[in-house]
Amino acid sequence: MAHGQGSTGSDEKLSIGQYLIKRLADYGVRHVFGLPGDYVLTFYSMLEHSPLDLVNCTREDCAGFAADAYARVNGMGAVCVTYGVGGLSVANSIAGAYAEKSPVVMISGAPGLNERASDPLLHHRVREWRTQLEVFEKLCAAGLEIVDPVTAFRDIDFLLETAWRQKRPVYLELPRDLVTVVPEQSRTYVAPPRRSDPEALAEAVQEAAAKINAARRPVLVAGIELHRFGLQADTVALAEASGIPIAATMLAKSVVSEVHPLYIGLYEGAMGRKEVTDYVEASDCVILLGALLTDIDLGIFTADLDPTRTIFAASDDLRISHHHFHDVLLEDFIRGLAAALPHRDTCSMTGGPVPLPAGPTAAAGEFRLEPDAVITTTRLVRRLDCSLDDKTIVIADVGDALFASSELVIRGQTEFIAPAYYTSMGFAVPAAVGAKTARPDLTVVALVGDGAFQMTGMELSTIVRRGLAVTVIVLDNKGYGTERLLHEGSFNDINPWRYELLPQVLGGGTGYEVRTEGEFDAALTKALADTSAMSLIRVHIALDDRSITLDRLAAGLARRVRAG
Ligand SMILES: Cc1ncc(C[n+]2csc(CCOP(=O)(O)OP(=O)(O)O)c2C)c(N)n1
Ligand SMILES: [Mg+2]
Repeated sequence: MAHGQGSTGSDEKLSIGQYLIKRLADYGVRHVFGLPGDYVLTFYSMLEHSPLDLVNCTREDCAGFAADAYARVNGMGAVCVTYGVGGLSVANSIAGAYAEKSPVVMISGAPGLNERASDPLLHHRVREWRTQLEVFEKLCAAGLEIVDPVTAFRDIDFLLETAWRQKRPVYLELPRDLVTVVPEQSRTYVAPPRRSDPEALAEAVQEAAAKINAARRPVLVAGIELHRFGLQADTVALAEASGIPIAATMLAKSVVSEVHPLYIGLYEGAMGRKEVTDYVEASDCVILLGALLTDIDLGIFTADLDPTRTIFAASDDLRISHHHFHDVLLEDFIRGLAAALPHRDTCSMTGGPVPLPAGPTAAAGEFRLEPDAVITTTRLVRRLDCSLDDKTIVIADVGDALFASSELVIRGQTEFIAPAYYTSMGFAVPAAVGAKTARPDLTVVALVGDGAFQMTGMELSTIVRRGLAVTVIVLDNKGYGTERLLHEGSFNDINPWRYELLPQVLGGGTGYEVRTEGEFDAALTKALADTSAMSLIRVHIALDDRSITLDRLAAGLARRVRAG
């Protein structure tokens, strides 16, 4: 059955809970992350006896991060929790999924409709029965409470299709006395067709092609929606058909393989490599595809793009200079452009005052290990880079882990996951649970600061429990290094932990403590070779050390402050 189609005759015997499970499976969801509670136990029991695998996490916010990463890797994810205490704990994770366009289905149990008759103060209740729903209505593309068996199937269909189409989270509240109810009659939902207005499409493609053809030095900038809508191959086809070089934003890092000959690197304003920033900003036609123009992606707004030289195409907007087009799907626009543009020799477009930047591998140069040298963040990333292949997923947490990873060269397509816009600390370890669950065949490496690790690192417990062989690298600079850079204060210090001993506490995996390049090299080699259990590498980092990217950002911000 196609995603967008709702219930069929044979579904009429299913209960509401069974129907939800079936529809999740239709969308490719095979795992549900969460933590039980009495308002959701009936549904949990149903899940346990279904083809879906329940992944019990240590906290609901972690389950939300895991479901988010799972959705990014798998196409759709689900988290299921109890009412109030569970639901409200997931709010931050769902907010991140909304901001970064990750299709997570958030399912919350709730008091039964029959229990609410005399308006009792049942446990976990906050203000009104609808309070939690109202919170999630603000954080999701759509939110509904199942209240009527007749419309329940239609509501489920609508929510799932909305998550799928908009690549945003949705919220579904399931009162506990409706889970096993088999509707006597059910409504169906048929999603309206998604298609471009042919005339608007033709005109947009024509106008964009004319602008690109008239440009001497066009450049493509790939954004995150290309990943979410599965348009990576179409984008590469467009670059190859036209010969136009391509950069990517930080949030979209690795959407295009970073070793593709037309790939020039990340465009991230003053935070990025100067050659790439200069090249993009000197271009007379910047074609932004599926980009969210966030401050991080634009190097904390140090980027300098002239709208009259810009084509901005996204899932909900198409602007060519100051002309706005409606009803043009991103995929049709990309494919249309690929067909309309003549092939030009890349070299002929890249002359002029700013030369074509070398790809990131060539720019980084050869890496030679200095075994006795004290390890730094940048050198750690260079060493990690040597171990990446197209079977590795790298997850970066917020802090210098994120900035430093922009220096990695990701070989495959979309093997890099980070909360690079919403930037909620504590994402990486739970996200490793989600990513490895979605793709057990891939190697998963999580890079996380010590501060972020102290927030959600205990989710390693789930990693141990499920026998997930992931590698977690803790960058231990004894506190909030990124914040030290902004504002020094004792509030940036944290209690030092013996991170390397955690495997003993958690009952599985191997811990390493390293200070030099040689020690890191040895630990990483062993960790990546260990496919039986998780590895945790604690890396001592000097207090004043920071990655090249963070250094560039600090210098760029300082220049901006000086310029007033
Ligand atoms: C949930 C959350 N709380 C607070 C912040 C603000 N914040 C941004 S970076 C940072 C410090 C990160 O410390 P750590 O994880 O050790 O990484 P480092 O900066 O040392 O590399 C903080 C507190 C945040 N981004 N997210
Ligand atoms: Mg730190």
